[in-house]
Amino acid sequence: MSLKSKPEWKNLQDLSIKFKETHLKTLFQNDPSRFGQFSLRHEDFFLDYSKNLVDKEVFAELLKLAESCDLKSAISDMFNAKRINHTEGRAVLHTALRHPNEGTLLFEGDNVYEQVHEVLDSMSKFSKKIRNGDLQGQSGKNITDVVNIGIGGSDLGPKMVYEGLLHYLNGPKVHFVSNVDGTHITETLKHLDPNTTLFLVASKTFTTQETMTNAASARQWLVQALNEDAVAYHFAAMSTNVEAVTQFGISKDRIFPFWDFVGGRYSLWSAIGLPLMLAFGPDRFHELLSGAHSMDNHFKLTEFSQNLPVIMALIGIWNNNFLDADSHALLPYDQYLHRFAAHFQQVDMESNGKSVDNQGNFIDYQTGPIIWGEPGTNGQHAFYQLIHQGTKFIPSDFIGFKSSLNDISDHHPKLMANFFAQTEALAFGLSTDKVVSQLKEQNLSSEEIDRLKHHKTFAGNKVSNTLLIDRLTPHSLGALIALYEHKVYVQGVIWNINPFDQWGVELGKKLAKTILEEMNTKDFSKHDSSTQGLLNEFIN
Ligand code: G6Q
Repeated sequence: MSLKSKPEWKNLQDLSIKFKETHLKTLFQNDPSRFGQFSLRHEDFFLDYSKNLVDKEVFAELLKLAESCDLKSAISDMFNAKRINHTEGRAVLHTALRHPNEGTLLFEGDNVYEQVHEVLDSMSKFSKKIRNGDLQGQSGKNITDVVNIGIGGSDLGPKMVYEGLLHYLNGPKVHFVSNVDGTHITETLKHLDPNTTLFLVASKTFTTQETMTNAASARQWLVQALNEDAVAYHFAAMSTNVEAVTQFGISKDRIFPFWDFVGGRYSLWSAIGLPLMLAFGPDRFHELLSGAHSMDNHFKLTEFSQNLPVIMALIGIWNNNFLDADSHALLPYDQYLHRFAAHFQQVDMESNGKSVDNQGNFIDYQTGPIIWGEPGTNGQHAFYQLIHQGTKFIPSDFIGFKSSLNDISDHHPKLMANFFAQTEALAFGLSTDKVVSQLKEQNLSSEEIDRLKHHKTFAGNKVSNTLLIDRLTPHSLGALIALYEHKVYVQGVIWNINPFDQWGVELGKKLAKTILEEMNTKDFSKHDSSTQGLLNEFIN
């Protein structure tokens, strides 16, 4: 049965008519127990989703929708290595990457947990040796800087976590180079000493144009400064394509493999996390994994009505498909999480930015929203204006921590006062009546009041989730990332799409290859007039 013809979908559509005309203010006035009903605690996470346009009936119907989409089996299929990425014929096992080495998960005849821990152990040995100086650069100096060369999933996740855990840094500094724009590697290398720099080439396929180009330039920089033999001391790689890495000149003991069942945007838990282990040490990396694993267990074992990723996914579906929101803002109130939205922009939009269902049909309902965001309070001085008073309906997630890692003076109470004030202002606004009485108190003339009153009115009714977490630690960050990964999966299941492929990135890559070749022949005649005109302008 198609999604839109399910009775649960139809019921939600009927309910949405009323909720498009309902104000959050009314929902709160009518039900004093609202906060208790629409909030829950799981370990050190507290989620308040009461500032959404839902009531018991809507929530119950959303839960029924999840059941009717066989979410339970979909979750178990993922954990149990079914080939749910059916357009690429692959299993999806990022959850196995953070599973302890206990029990068995068989895939293609191997115990995945054992495979995973073998690589984790070799990463751990290598990291320890680099960190304590047992492994040094060619000239006998300790490694002080690591350059991670990768893009997309081989960059965004590890970079976000690196920034996220900077408080815990006690190893070499990591620099991330992703863009094929020569500026990125040039500006990075400018400040580095080849004698003390280790390059990590992070590429699942080891064919990605940007990464291979940057890796070649890094190699050239190193060889020019030192010599050809230095490559063996100053390079390591993380890849599923061991053969290609060997051809590049990296020795086997410096190749950290992973597998096809790890999707790029879900790979920070695999060997792709090596820069994190180098920077923070193996123990911290294991804490990150264990945080994610505890969220995996919560997701797998908890009934849907109490399940954080499921609830957040369902609220997202309600806003996206029934209340017509087309974007979703991620607003962490923690400077360390300043790359959080960038990472989840990829995880969410690359996973659920699809318009063909699992049966191969074009679909006629909305799928993944536009994901964006910046940390608070910076965003408040920039784009919040539009969320408060613009014409778009933008649901948001506010993510904050009870205690700060840098508890100086009164910074944290100030940060968090803004955090709570914003969701209140968004939800409840400021009525014109109140604006008028405030302006009267300021002794403004009635003409002035009439002129200004609507400009100063806040309609409110802007929905948000609030996630309040005890403290930003490797464990809580691991759990937070896993929470959002699973939210994206739940939505993909309900939309009946495959969240694990990314065919949408292929066409541009292919055309770029052709154009690069044509730049030599200067014959662009096969292109449309705009592309031809631009290319001629570029080469002349
Ligand atoms: C992520 C995507 C994509 C990928 C990059 C880098 O899910 O597949 O962002 O991670 O294209 O690919 P490689 O790791 O193969 O270089």
